[in-house]
Amino acid sequence: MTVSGPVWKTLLKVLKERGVVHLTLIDPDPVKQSADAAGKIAKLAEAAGTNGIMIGGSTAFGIIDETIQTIKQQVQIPIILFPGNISGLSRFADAVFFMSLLNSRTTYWMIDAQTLAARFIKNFDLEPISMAYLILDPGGTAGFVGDARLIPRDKPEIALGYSLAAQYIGFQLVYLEAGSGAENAVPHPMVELLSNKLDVPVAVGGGMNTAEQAAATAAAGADIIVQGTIIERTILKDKGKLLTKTIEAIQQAKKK
Ligand code: 1GP
Repeated sequence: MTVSGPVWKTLLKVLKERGVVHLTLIDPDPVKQSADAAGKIAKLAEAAGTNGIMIGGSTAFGIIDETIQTIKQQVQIPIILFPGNISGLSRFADAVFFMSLLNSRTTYWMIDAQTLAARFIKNFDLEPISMAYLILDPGGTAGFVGDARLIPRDKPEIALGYSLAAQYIGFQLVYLEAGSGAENAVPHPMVELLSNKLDVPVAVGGGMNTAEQAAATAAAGADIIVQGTIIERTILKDKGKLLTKTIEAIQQAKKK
């Protein structure tokens, strides 16, 4: 029985060797960028040292197939779907974060969308990587769309309860989400508590816009750092300088 596919194994290898994984999130929304621009972003991100490209967004009715096919021509690193809904699937990706929004009020975001998506994933032989998705205050669009009971920022023990439950159920990782473009990233004491108590990797995303913020999150124990907005905004202009600096900073933070 296979419990872990090649993409997950690759990410775990990076985690072991470098102490931290960096993933670049690209929204396949044509209002944000064309497929061509997404390809250029991905290429620069790979050159800067990111370990994988996540494709997704909360409101995506995007040009997902075209975006992924364009990115595939530009990069060797894995392309992982981060679907905001069943419309976020594509047969052209390498893997899919098979995510359940555990703190939603609505069963659709916990298991119904996943049930609708599962046969697609099987038929197109996408590698599922099961991920418990937890949204904390302020949550942004993901929190609103996902009907989340936002986890209070000063209650790390609530996040820990969900995360341990996720680990015991068998999820491969936990993702702590502050919301794309959030003014404040996930609080470090929450990251620290989860990283100390969990055996599965902890991914953190939302509102990390500087190398220092990302490094502090890695130092607090995050295993996977996810950045979207800041990369989409800067990388075509600075040719990957900020991202290179950020990735060096998170790896350095893990060495300490
Ligand atoms: C969003 O956590 C990710 O789901 C990334 O957030 O766009 O703020 O980097 P940012």
